[in-house]
Amino acid sequence: MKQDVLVCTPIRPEKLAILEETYNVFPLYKLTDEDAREALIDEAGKSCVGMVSNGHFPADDAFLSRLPKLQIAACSSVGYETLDVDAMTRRGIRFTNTPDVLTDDVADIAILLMLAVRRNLVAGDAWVRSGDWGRKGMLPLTRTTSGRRVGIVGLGRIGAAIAKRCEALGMEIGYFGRKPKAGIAYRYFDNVVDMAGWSDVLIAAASGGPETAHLVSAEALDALGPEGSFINISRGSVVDEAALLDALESGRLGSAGLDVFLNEPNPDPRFAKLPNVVLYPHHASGTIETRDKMSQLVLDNLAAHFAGKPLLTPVN
Ligand code: 8YV
Repeated sequence: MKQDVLVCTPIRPEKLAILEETYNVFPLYKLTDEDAREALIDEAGKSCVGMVSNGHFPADDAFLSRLPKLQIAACSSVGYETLDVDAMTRRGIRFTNTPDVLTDDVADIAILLMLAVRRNLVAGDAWVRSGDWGRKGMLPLTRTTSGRRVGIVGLGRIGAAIAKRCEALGMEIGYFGRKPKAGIAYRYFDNVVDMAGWSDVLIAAASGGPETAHLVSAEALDALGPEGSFINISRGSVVDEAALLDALESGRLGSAGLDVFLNEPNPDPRFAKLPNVVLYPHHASGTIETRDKMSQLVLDNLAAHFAGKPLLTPVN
């Protein structure tokens, strides 16, 4: 007999087809009408033992209380601040995410955003397209990256992959974390403001959630200063976003490259008016290759659970 699985957000089409062959899928992701969604969740509550979502889906305790049969929630993302994992643990629900498979693509986007803001790539592209190059001459000078200092907030898997890339760019590397990492030669900081004062580029690679909220404070952004660049590929909550907007608008902070925002997918419209930012729509893991691997991990974790085998990437 097929198990019942509530699919809150889609995975890659080929993997979705496998999901549909293997399980009896309750396709919440297909529904936009609120009443229809509510009705499907009520129906799913009667029998769904599995759930698929991603890191954007809000699964709080009240939502989970409607799924009393749930045994496993497989999330297609590494970050999960919108899902209440403590509540899952209390309710005996196993939770998996998708670490490792997306590390390289996310680290690449951190570097892409860093170089794009330092070298004014987007304005340069517009300069050529608009004919300003011919009319006005050269683009105003930009800021170098090589040989400069980068401070990484959170040296986990993704932070470490960013550091490796920054090493190749000849950057001096510092990092902030709860405690120094054994065997790591990069300079350790026990506070983000001090690291920001030392850095030319500050990159947020922390996990998100209450523990990392506002790690990058107004004070840290001021310490980074008018020639500094702030890059965020983690979660909008990691930075004080109001302070970030103020610092960018006033020029107290030089530039920012942002893949993540507080209010996704409709970030504060003040961002769009800023000339000193490069914006990306939370798409750092958005390659076909990586999304295939993330979707496969979702399938593999569900399969392992229902076969009584160890989960591949358990969180709780
Ligand atoms: C997105 C991410 O959540 O893995 C994460 O934590 O932020 C990204 O991969 C992705 O859009 C989820 O499908």
